[in-house]
Amino acid sequence: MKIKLSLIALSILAVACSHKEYPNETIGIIPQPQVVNYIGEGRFNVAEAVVSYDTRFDDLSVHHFADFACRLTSIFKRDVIAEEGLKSTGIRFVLDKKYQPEQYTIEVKKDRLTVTASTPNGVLYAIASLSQLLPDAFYGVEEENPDWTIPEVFINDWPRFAYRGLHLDVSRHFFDVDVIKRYLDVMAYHKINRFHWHLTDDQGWRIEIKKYPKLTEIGSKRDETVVLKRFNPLVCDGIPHEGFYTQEQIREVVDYAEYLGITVIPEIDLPGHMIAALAAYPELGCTGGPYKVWTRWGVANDVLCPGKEKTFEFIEDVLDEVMQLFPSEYIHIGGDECPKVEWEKCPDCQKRIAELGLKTDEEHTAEQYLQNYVTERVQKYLNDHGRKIIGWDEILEGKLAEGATVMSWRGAKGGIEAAKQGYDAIMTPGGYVYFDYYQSDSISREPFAICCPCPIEKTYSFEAYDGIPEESQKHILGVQGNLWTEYVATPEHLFYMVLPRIDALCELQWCAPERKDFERFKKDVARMLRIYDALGYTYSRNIYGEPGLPGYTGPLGGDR
Ligand code: TNX
Repeated sequence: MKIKLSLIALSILAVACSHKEYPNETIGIIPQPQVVNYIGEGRFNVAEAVVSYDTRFDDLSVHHFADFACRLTSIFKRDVIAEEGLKSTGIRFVLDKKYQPEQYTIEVKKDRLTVTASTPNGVLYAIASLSQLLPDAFYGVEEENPDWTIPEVFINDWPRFAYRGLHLDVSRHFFDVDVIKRYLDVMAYHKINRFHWHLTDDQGWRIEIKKYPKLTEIGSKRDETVVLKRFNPLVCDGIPHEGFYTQEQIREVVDYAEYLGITVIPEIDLPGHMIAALAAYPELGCTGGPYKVWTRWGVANDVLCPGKEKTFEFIEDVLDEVMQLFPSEYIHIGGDECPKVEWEKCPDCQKRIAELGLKTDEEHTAEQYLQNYVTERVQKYLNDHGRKIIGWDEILEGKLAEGATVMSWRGAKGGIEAAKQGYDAIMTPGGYVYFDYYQSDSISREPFAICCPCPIEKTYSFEAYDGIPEESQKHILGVQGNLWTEYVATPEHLFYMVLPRIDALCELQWCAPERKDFERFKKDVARMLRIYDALGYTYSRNIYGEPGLPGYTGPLGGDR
């Protein structure tokens, strides 16, 4: 990978603590570490320290030390990094191969602060937490007399879940690479390690595929966009919307994410949510079209035609290029909201159903089993190439082959069912971690959004193991927040929807449930908000009873 010493990566975000609170208060780190013990009355002074590290660390970790030291160098205006080798005082990074991959410890004594980790992610998370022990000035917040001392404390920390995700839909509205990088930055601050990139949908195909140039020539552009939910009669804004990522830009994002310890999981949503692709290659649909990149929201009846062999050729060709671009073990293949009305009428689909001997039974239609056939075939193709699939919880309906991972979005029930049946599952329940829902109950003061209020308290209240029998809990890989962007068209609005609910999300992903405490969390969020201000991120202040996005002039909840 290309390693870049980017300024943004330097600023591994944090929360400074009000030092007067020590040692009676918990240290204000989000997500709250697993173990925090106060070990003395002294304080370590960062302003006088040098940074040294174990030379056995890998290059990537060394870059992270350098980034951190660089930031302190620019603040203190002196050279902070020590000459070769680990010193016995100051800030010291020690390698211990016995540590779990994402574990780290921070031991603060009067004259030395020792960080121990075994991997670049462990190092990153240690620096993220350490940064949160520094004053806000570390992030460029104006402060009169920043206090650079840290109390004597021992922190031992590791994540509850290995999969800690955040999703972004770039089909309904396109966001450029700079916005994606800022999104990744804010994920890294929260120790979130999976970026689920929803790259294709009815309203726009956003990834360049060399073998099918029309996917982006035609599929990445729509003529206009429906206004709010004015579907009947359809009212559109008359404004064209377009955008896609070149393969070079995709690589840039994947590299940038890797530097931040984040794996990018691409989603090619199939066989439904495919009108943008059908507009480009109408022969992949049941009727042959013509189709137009969709200008409205919802669930479309036009989907890929699994009766035709060339549909599978297309899927495999696209996935070949996707696998070239994304090293992720998992590829998300969608599977949600696929109506079967066209398949019922389509001679090719019916022929396929007959050949496969699929039959309607009490539980499912033959067409449902046809979707299972699509999933299984694509899964096998990816498995043969060393990859695994994730699909939305609809893939569980009917028959699902072993080894698939289910993403539970229609509440938690899909995940509960999947785990009980022995499939791995990722919990992304609508209502709790859907960041396209309203930030507050006062929807008439909020930017127009999907469905319902989901204030931060609601997000914070989610517990991933609820309803999961103990013996099945090992199948819960983690938790993810989702941002669908039907009504989110600008970066300001985008970050407003995610922040600070992302702070709640990361505690669901990272902390043992007994470490969660909304009152403590609320106090820590206050510091995060100061930092978001300093870094230029928009966010909701509803946690203080102040709904709404200042400066936003678009439609509000309740508008028609
Ligand atoms: C359902 S969640 C969808 C998306 C929409 C979203 C709006 C899922 C798998 N599918 O296509 O954008 O609702 O909340």
